Order: sequence, then structure tokens, then C-alpha cells
Amino acid sequence: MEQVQAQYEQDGFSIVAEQVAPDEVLQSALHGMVGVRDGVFDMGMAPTEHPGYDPAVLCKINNPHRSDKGLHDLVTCPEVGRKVAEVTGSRRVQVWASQLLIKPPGTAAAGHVGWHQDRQYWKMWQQAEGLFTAWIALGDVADALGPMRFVRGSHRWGFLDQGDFYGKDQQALREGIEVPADEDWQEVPALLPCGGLSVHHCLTFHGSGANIADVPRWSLAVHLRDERVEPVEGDNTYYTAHLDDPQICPVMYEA
Ligand SMILES: O=C(O)CCC(=O)C(=O)O
Repeated sequence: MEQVQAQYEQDGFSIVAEQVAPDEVLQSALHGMVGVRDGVFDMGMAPTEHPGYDPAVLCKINNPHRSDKGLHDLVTCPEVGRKVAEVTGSRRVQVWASQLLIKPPGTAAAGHVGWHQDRQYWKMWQQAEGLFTAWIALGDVADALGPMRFVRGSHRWGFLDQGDFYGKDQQALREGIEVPADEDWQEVPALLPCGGLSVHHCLTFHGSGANIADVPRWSLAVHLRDERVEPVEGDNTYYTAHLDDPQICPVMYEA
């Protein structure tokens, strides 16, 4: 097993602090993210949810990769797929959702993402092993911009169903999470250059704080399954209904 995969299995996340996609792919994605924010969808399909951009709050636009060619090309570029598969050891990686996240400066607690495990929101899949997120920085993410913070090793605590993505009081959320007696709460910030990425397991606790810089924090969170993960029988949510449609659920990597 590669060292990077062993570390991912140990920590529940991996931080790739270097640009992964080639320049031209990254530049088209950066162009696309602004277009999507402003309601331009060059693939003819709107995102599934677009609240409109309000610089006073965190903006979450769901599934923009189906709407914009630059973002779609980013999530399907071979360099990104190979890097993600190297981290997780997967043989096949498929996109089933994404979120364009824009955290404007000066939003204080309105820019927080509360501590949570993604599995809380992902009950449509049969198992947690092989379900993960690649979070691609679409601008530099220094500490002042409110980077994602991972709790090291928390994917090994099991599914606790505690925390809340939408919660704004990090301390209260943290106190509601039962850390196993022999474990520590150890936070690691994901500091990334534009085009860098992190990968995290769906049971890893994570969240993020305020953006106290003077520019927005931009990212595309890409939600993925590998060859081990199948939908729960009878599930008919949007997220499992389009697995054969390459515009909506493209395969990012195949060995
Ligand atoms: O962007 C953030 O701060 C949190 C994103 C997140 O929760 C995720 O990608 O799973």
C-alpha cells in the first residue's frame, strides 16, 4: 500500500497542498465558478439548488458540475482522478454530487460550517467505506479564510450521528459530540493553494470557521463513491437515480 493511502486510512483525510489539475483545466474551472455564481450554465442544466449569492452568508450551490463545462472538466480530469484514487486506493471513483462553496469575507459566524460527519446526510448508500469527498480549492485557502478543519482519526469513532453542517456555534456542537474515552479531539486545518485538494472519509468529523481575510474562500466539494458502494435498495433520491448519466454522475477514475 502507498504511504499516502496508509496515512489516509490512519487519519481519515489527506491534504494535497499542490495544484493537481493542469493550468488550462483549472483556469476554465475558475471562470466557470464565477459564471455559476452569476447564473450562467453553459451545459444547459441548472444546478439542483442555487440560493443566489448573498455576500452576508456562506453560499452553497448544489451540483454545479452538471451545469458548467469548466467545473465538469475539472472533476473528470485524469490528474484529479488519479490523485484521489492514489489516496483512497480505489479502483473506480464516481462523482454523485458536488457543492460550490463560497465563503465571503466578513461573514463571521454566518460563514461557519458546523462540525459534522457527511454520513449524517448520506443515508442513501449501503456503507461508509468507499464514500468520500475531494474538496478542491478554487483560490488559495490560508488560515485566515476559514479553511476546513479535520478531526484526526475521527472516522474510526464510528457513525455518531452528532453535529450539524448548518450549525453556527462550533463550541456547542463540539460539546455534543461524544469523543471515545481513549481518543483525542485533534484538529488539522486544510491549508491549500489554488488547485490543491483534500480528501476526507465520510465518517471524519470536519467543519470550518470564519473568513477573516478580505477575499472570498472558493471551493468545489466533490462527493464520491468507489467500487465498494451501492445504493440502499429501493432508494429513489436524486443522488442515486442518475448513476448512468455521465453529465450528472461522471466517472472520475477507472483503473
Ligand atoms: O467547506 C467547508 O468548510 C466544509 C465542506 C464540507 O463539509 C464538505 O465538503 O464535506
